[in-house]
Amino acid sequence: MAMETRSVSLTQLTAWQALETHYQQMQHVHLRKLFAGDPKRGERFSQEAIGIYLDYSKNRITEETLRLLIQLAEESGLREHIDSMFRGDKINVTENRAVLHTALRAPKDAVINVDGKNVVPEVHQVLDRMSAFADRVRSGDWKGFTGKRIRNVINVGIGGSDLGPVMAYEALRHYSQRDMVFRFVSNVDGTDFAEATIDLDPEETLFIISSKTFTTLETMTNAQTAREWALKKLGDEKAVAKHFVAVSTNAAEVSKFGIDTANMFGFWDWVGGRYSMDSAIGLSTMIAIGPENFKALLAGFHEMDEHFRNAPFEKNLPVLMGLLTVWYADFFGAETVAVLPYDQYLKRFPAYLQQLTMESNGKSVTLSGARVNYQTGPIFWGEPGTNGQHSFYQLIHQGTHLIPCDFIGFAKPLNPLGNHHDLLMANVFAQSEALAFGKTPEQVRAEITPDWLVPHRVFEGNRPSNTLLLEKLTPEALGKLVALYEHSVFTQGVIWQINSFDQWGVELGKVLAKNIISELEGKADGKHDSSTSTLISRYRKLKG
Ligand code: G6Q
Repeated sequence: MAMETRSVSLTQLTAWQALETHYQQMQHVHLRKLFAGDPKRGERFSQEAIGIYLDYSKNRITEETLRLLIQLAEESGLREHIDSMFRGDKINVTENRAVLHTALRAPKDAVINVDGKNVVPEVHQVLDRMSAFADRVRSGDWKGFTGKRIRNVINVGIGGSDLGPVMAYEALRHYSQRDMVFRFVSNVDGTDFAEATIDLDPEETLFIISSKTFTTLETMTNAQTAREWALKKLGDEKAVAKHFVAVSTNAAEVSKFGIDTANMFGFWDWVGGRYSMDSAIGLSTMIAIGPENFKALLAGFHEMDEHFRNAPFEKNLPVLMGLLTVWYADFFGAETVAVLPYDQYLKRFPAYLQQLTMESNGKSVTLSGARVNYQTGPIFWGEPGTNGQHSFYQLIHQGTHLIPCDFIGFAKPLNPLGNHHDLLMANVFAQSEALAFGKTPEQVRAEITPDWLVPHRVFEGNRPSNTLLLEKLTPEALGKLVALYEHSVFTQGVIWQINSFDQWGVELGKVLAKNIISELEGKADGKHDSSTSTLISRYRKLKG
């Protein structure tokens, strides 16, 4: 049974109204004052759990803010919603589906029922098949059609079937099999495929066609092109079985494409695309880092799941982070959140989070279909540090927008080189300190600055941030981090009373493009507005 949707609107909740009043007092309170008034603030507003240290003391909050935010979570029924998700209730009401990415990392002996059937044995069955296959490819036992060893693996997929695998491969490259090449093709722009294959030999190349539906235009087009590219050299249809495997929920379409369903790795409709990197969609990740490391990744996810499920809200990392996001989005009017990992391996982490957060919480009606009268999911963006410091940090420090930041750092580098790591980490700490405390006119003047220059060199400060500090970027740590954001997104969605698990905006794009293709090819004439019609006819003329 899906959870009952609440009849009381968010803005009528006691805690919400108390937060509105509380915000009036808080909006002008400076972090300088909060720190000066409490020498232990750094410890008081930090939390360590399962190897992640979250310092959230540089947020514009007091004990009272926290108390009210937690009350808001309670009045919103967060506890019941968490239980409901983990239990397998059909909380994705618009698609009538359970939301069970947490079952993908549940231990073998767990029991999670969907429509009266325990799904955990199937999850482990697929994982075992993936492991056996990954081992064969990694060891060279799985050979291409001409008997050559597979050296290149190309994942073809888009959105949730691409962003997770790309991010995880980059993040865990340190643990990857270095004599193999891993590439990712997502865009329907032919350049993506052309560049990914330009220097590869089809005899040594394995394509993983990753598509939950196996009908997505971009992926099917790229898969078809991959087939032609491979067969051009390999010559024989039978080669497909050696060079193509599929990850999908749609066996019928997979075999229609010509892939033997024996080489198909399944998952289920209760796994959303953006929550699928730890399902069979992670096959490329598993081939890259090996089944043992993949297991560690899953264990990390699971540890965070347990923490989210069991820890009291005031000690619960995803709950705290989710509530802080609500605090800034709805009371301070912050429109974005910057995610700033100080680790080069996490260079695709912000892009991954963009989908996770924005596809999930980019909604403007509640579960019961009413238009919201408050802000929902903010815009997530970011770049790895320190590169961002030499570009957009200027706006975060001195611009007119309030941009809460998440800094992410690790104590131990994976590539220790001289003093690089200390330099890197010195920047994390210096940035969050400067954002919080700024520089007063008095401080600027003391640096012998002429009066006219003072306002330009003043930093207001009072710019909030979280700092996440972990020991080392391991597969386990990555699993924890991803699950942390997954559950933070869930927390926000519950407060906002929205469905974080559908994506009608994505579905719209899939239909619209299909309608126009036949017009571009001159096979049909459609009815459009004057702008779209002119663009279509111009395009047709220009392309000849
Ligand atoms: C994710 C979305 C979307 C999806 C892609 C690819 O949550 O649903 O990004 O992952 O559109 O879909 P397929 O895996 O079905 O090709």
